Amino acid sequence: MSQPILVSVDAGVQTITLNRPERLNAFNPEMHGLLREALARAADDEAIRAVLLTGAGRGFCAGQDLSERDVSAGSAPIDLSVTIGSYYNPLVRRMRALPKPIVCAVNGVAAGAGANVALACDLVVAARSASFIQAFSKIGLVPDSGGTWFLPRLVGSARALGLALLGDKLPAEDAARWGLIWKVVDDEQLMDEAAALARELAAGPTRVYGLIKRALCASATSTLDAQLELERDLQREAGFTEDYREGVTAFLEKRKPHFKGK
Ligand code: LHQ
Repeated sequence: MSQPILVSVDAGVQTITLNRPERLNAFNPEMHGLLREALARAADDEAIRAVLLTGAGRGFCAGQDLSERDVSAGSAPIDLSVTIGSYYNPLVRRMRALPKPIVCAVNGVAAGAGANVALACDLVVAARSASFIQAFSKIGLVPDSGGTWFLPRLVGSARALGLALLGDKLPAEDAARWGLIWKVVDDEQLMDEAAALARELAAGPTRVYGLIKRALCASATSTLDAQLELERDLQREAGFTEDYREGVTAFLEKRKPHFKGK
């Protein structure tokens, strides 16, 4: 049987491919487990300085595998909080806390938790034919995997409510225009462009990228005063890195910096 996740590392980039194309890469427990392992390795392995997440086949990810539960009349009630608490919440937390950038190449439809896992990445590039669907309400569920947090912050509450209540398909071009994602590219250029972005980030000041993620994540819930304090503290840390010395030296010597991620 094929592996539900494919993982490879090249030029400092760990590429993770969701690989259940016959189900549009819908999540099952095995896939969650392997994704967790891959992200743990990304966190620990100094040779990995950026992650590229994508999907195999024509879809990115259709969220939870809906064929895994018996919801027929008369079946026992299901406590979905167990799945959310055991799999999706830890996944989103792990992605946001990863002190390295995650680029997401959305190669096709991203629905339900699949859409929100994409939004949990740091730079989302989508193929022109891709789309984003808050599919939850269509099956009688509430957006999860951080959707109710990401959406209003990215696109404002009017659009967030429209997306969540209606559960309609948002084409990638609209997603880019609305500010939901970083950019949209032609389908045949998706992997080249996303890989180039990931390689660029993998050659950057890795520790500082981790600090930038922390700062921007914190800003969503903090005051300007608190954020100014945090920026001061993070800049202190950044100033102690080798990459800071290298960046300034390279600027003064009018050459490109060679960051080591340290
Ligand atoms: C699928 C799925 C899928 C299984 C396509 N599962 N097979 C958290 C915790 C606990 C429980 C519940 O949920 C959550 C979080 C969530 O993610 S809830 C939201 C779950 N996802 C959805 O509701 C989306 C369901 N899928 C769709 O609406 C459509 O498949 C989309 C709009 C994504 C794509 O439509 P099409 O391009 O027309 O493709 P398709 O529907 O024909 O799908 C292709 C195949 O993939 C098909 O199988 P088949 O054997 O007929 O070829 C689908 O059954 C299968 N598939 N999504 N989530």
